[in-house]
Amino acid sequence: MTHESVHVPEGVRPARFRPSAGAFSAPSVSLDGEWRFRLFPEAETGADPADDGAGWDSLTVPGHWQLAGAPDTWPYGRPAYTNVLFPIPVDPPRVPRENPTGEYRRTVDVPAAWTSGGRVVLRFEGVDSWFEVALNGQVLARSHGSRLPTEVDVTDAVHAGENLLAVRVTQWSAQTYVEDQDQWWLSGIFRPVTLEHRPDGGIEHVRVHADYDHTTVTGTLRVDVEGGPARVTVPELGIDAAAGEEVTVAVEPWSAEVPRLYRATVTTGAETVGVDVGFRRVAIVDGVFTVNGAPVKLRGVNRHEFEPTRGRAVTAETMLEDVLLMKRHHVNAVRTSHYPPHPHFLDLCDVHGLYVVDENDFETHGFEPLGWRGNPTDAPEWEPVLVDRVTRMVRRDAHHPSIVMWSLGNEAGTGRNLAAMARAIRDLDPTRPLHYEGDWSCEHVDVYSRMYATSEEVALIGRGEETPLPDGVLDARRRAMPFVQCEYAHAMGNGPGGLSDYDALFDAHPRLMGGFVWEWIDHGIATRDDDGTPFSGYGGDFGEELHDGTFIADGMLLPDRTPSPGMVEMAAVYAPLRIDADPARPGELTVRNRYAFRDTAHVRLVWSLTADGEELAAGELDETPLAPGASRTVAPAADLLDGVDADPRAALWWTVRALQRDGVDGDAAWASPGTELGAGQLLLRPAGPLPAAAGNAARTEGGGDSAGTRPARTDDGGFAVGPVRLDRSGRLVAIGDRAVAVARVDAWRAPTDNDARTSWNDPIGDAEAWERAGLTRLHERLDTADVDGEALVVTGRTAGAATDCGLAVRYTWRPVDERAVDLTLEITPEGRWPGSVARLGLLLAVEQPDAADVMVDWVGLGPLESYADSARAALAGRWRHTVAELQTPYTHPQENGARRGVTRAALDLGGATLGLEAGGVTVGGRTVHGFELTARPWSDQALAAAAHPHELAADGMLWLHVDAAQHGLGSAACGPGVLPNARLVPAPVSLDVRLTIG
Ligand code: IPT
Repeated sequence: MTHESVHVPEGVRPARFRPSAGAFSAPSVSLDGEWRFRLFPEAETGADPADDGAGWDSLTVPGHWQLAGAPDTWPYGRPAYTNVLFPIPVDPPRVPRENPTGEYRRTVDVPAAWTSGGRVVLRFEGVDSWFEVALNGQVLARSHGSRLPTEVDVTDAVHAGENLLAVRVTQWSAQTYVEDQDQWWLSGIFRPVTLEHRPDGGIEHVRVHADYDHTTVTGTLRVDVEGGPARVTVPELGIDAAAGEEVTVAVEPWSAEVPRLYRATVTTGAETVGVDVGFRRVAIVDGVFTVNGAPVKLRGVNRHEFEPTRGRAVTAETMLEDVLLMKRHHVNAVRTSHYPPHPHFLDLCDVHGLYVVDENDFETHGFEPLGWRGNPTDAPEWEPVLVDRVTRMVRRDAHHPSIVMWSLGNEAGTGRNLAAMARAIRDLDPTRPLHYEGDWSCEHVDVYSRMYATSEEVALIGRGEETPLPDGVLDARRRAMPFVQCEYAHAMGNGPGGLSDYDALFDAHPRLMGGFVWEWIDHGIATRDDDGTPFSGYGGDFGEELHDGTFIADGMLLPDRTPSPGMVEMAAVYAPLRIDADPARPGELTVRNRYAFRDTAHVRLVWSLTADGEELAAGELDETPLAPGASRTVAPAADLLDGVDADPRAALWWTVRALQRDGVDGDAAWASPGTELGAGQLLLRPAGPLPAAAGNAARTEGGGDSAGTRPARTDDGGFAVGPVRLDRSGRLVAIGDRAVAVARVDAWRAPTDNDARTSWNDPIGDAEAWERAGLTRLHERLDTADVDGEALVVTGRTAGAATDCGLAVRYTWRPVDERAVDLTLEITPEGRWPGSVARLGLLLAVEQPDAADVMVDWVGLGPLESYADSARAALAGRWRHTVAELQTPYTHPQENGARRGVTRAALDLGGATLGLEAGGVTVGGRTVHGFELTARPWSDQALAAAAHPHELAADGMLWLHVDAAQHGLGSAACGPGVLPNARLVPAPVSLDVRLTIG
């Protein structure tokens, strides 16, 4: 067998379950650390496995050779990114002769005791992609399955004392054709390696069956053991049984909400293994996905293993960080896209409570562009390989209570081998439903799964009204299945939008079992530019011949694991306590307990009354716990506003937050007291109108045209209106002593990744529609500038070259006093428009040397950016951020940072404060609360042109958008675009804003 044969591994032992670290008595040594290493250009390296590699380089195992050393000094090739396309000619099972191949060497000291009885076993947790193992010069095994374990019995080759281990790893192999996941191509021994002593009569394999019956509140345990006769004890439950014996006792069940584990000890005379047992039952009941008898919604994420400097060689610290971040963001489920994870990750899911879809290491997506010709999924010679893969996954992982479904793989089309894999899994484990998205007929699986289906289609499926399959039998079968979106809400760049729309559907329809946001983290690789400036690289940054660019930056965490606003939005949408203002019940908030198993005894409901973000009163609501699934309404006390002494201009909000109580031990690892489990707000009184201008009295007394009382002509033929100056055409050129370089209406934004792509449901993408509408090249022609009584009225038209659609604009400038001016901006679209518009509002560029340091203090939604379809996390309040902090440094720069519902803002320009206050704002005749404010130290054009955040440089201006509205986000980068409820179409808008400077 060579790296180019379609063959199961040879010279390997049957796959074994993986006990958690330290939970076994047999001696073992870690072989992680420094190995000798040499990279060869071809698979036939000519290196002798008996050569100890003296004089070679050194490489850290686990790791990828492409990422060895500091980011700018990688000595062994570079990472390469393709999504679907194979980076090699599609000619299975052959691969190019140019095939980077690593030769690894290390010595290992074997205790004499290991060689006098029992077996000595070498275990690899993951090697990418094909490898050959030799000990003391003798080739013993050849294996593959990059994210699967391999055990090699080395007993006959090992001796006491120093032994030489040689491993040859090829980057490309026949297996490349079934490992075409959307990720970096990275090679090498990237998971741990151990050498273990297996005693005679030891425990070869453990299979835990731990069922839970919610009707009797009992658990049934049976532990099957391969190896010597074994006993199983669970002291906490008083269980002491023979392996294979079934015992039923009263237990507390395991769930992601309450991850109750019992420690079982399995012993033969020769060996003891500890295993954490969780009693639970996953079942599909009447087409509904249930755990322990209760319907459960999966509020999930897709997780690839990734660290910016280590690739898929993730550390235990990162695994824990991921799990705790998930818990803190109210994720209850994770799909291990698209391969079994490092086994320790599953231990953490058991302990902290996450439902896992464990996915086979299998994807053949690159055959799709070829019409699936030659797809291994349907090729008989691949059957043993694919069955071997699922077998190794199930045997390694089946003891984990966290795993609630097995997945056959991802994007591998259809074919005969799906049936074989499904059969193999069911033979090993009939207790968990099977998942596979790639075959919509669902012939071999137990749940109907799709990716990126639109909300309209999800609603149809929820109601059981989906388009029938041609085959009536399969259709009836599928119609009886629960439905999951194994990928949805593509979180590329700024987004996803529309998450709460999906979530509402999941809650509304029992058949819908939830979904998994795509994806957890941007796979941005830590690198440096020519000047040594660090940045996160994506496809194309490493000289790849073929690549998929920014599509690898589509996670909710930025590469350094900073949660993006999309992640915070997801946390609000996934929150277990839903606190909603329901238009049908004015004056109340509805609090809904969305746990499947927990009541709310661990939750405090605290309220506050605020006026423009300043707290006037606060308290706690009554403590009666809500049962799982139950809801009730809460309302402010009837006399709450009596005697409230607040600025009549201030909006009054009643905010209710669900907070974790003190002393909830079970959640301690992820939830400190006060952790927010849900929040909602009720607007008790909207912001009042702008106070009228000082009045004519002052004006007449002042004797006419004194500055600040009425529009005046200036010496250069322009106008002075209150604190602002306009040129003779009526263009704003200064606010106080601050020059204004750009002042016009704007309708464009730096396209998000979602704007830039064509969605599932739109004929052209938004960015393309904006281009066609001329929004990328807007100019404003001013036609008239006339003093009309107390106001200067300026009219004109904003439009782009080569189109006949445009925006009629009308500015009415009305002085308030020397410091303040009221602007009414009316924008009226004219002509035929090809699609949406990005925004409608005023763009200003104010000269400002250190614009990034300008402090912005605003009353409105915050603290993070929000958009029309990504606003669940935003709360009305008073917030302060510098302009620098208002920017979200998406791995690929794009529109970001909008703050909505702004009624007041003060920008500290250093020596002067620019104030913005909202009057009435209407969009298409509909009144909206406040305006949308965006502030940047660079232009949208610069933002759109930058490939990476570090390329953006402040240009001496403070760029401000004061918008009546902005288009939503959607998730068109892979999926549906912006839904009608968040789409900004050309419509008349009007915006009253008071500008002050002082
Ligand atoms: C889907 C893939 O399953 C996933 O790995 C990722 O590539 C995602 O797309 C996009 O980021 S497949 C796509 C054709 C829907």
